Amino acid sequence: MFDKVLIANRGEIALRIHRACKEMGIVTVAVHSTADVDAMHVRLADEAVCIGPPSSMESYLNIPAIISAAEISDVDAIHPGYGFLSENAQFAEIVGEHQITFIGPKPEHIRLMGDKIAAKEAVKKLGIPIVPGSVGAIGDSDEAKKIAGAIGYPVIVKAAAGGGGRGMKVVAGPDDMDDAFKAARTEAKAAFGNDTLYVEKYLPSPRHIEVQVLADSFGNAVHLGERDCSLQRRHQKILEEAPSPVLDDKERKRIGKIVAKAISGLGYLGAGTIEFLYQDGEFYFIEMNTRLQVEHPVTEMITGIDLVREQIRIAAGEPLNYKQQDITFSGHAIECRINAEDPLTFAPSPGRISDYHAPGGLDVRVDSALYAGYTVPPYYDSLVAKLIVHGKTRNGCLMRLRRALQEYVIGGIVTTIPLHQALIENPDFIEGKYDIHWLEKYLESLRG
Ligand code: MV4
Repeated sequence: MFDKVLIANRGEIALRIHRACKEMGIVTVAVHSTADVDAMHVRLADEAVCIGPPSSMESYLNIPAIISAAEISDVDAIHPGYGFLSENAQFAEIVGEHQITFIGPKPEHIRLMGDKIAAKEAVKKLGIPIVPGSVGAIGDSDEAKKIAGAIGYPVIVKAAAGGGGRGMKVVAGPDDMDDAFKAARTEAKAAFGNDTLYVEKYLPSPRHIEVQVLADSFGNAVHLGERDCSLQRRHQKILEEAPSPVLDDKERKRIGKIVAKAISGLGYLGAGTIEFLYQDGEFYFIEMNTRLQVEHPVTEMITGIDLVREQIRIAAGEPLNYKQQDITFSGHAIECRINAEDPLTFAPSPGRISDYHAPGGLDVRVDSALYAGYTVPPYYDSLVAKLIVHGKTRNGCLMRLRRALQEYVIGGIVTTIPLHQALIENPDFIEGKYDIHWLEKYLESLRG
């Protein structure tokens, strides 16, 4: 096992990783920008190294600075968290070249899943159902029209280097293809420096359901059930839950088995998430995330498995100490992402936290790096807290979530807490009747 780990991240996830390390007897090293000297992750870590100015490009994304910090502090491993360098294959490679363990998958798998076309082809071969569409890249608009004609409109043009919805265009019929193709190409080039495109059948009203997996270096792979992440605004998740309100045990077992077998076949290492669109009882693979995800706590709440601890154990060469049949799902969990943003306009709201009181009690978890007197800097992602609540039933979970949101005091800035309070009173939400477009329409109705 590692003696010392560098945490290449900030905010709540840096704290989350620190906590797992301490519980395993591992010494932690925080890295931080000059804007984060007073941050909680810096205060709690055993050691801290300043790696650059506020700009992420010059600090949390600065590979030479992070490697230097790892060398001078003599760490055994680096945990990248989510975002920043977590899915940068080159970073994972460089870490390895310095005789430091990257706590995450092999660089080849990070690279493979970063190319959405190659990822689709690879998982299809391993038995995972995919969205019907082009086999490989599309050369021009005429080729796109041929394929669209064969699979039927509407179709969606996507960027091979994509993710996060950029470089994506829905095409209703052949007359719209030329413009959509050109627009997608331009957007993809600007966003990713890669204008490779592919075409898929467009699913009009699916849910976003993702399956968590863990795989060790001995070929063992398990799935930890699904999370329903359909409630998104501009491709940002707002609230996630596990299990999905629309899956039964049989469906869960069916997709879980397919996914775990594929992951084992791939020789994958560590934690990963397979994202699906789910419509009319069918799963369609869209992407695989090769990192720990923001919403991992809902899975932890229903399985009792510490995902960060497992990531660290796997990276240190230890085996999973349970089989699929040992994993059981208990009750229901919901996570509310609390952002330093206006709950109606989503305008960022950084600033000083004047008062702070986090909710507590049975089955209530708060993952946050906030404290009274802390100033939320304007330079980074606006996520400031995750409130995760567990209950025996979905309704029990909702009752507890209601009271926990009511207890939460974050003074001095505005947050999205009021949005969550309104959302969980909505009849469609209460009944679990929502797809990937539902939240945008709901927000539209709030604005009136
Ligand atoms: C789709 C789709 C409909 N049909 N693919 C958006 C981000 C990217 N990861 C995949 N996305 C979508 N792919 C097909 N074939 C609709 C979306 C989509 C979406 C997916 C998940 C969650 C929210 C979304 C919001 C808009 C569009």
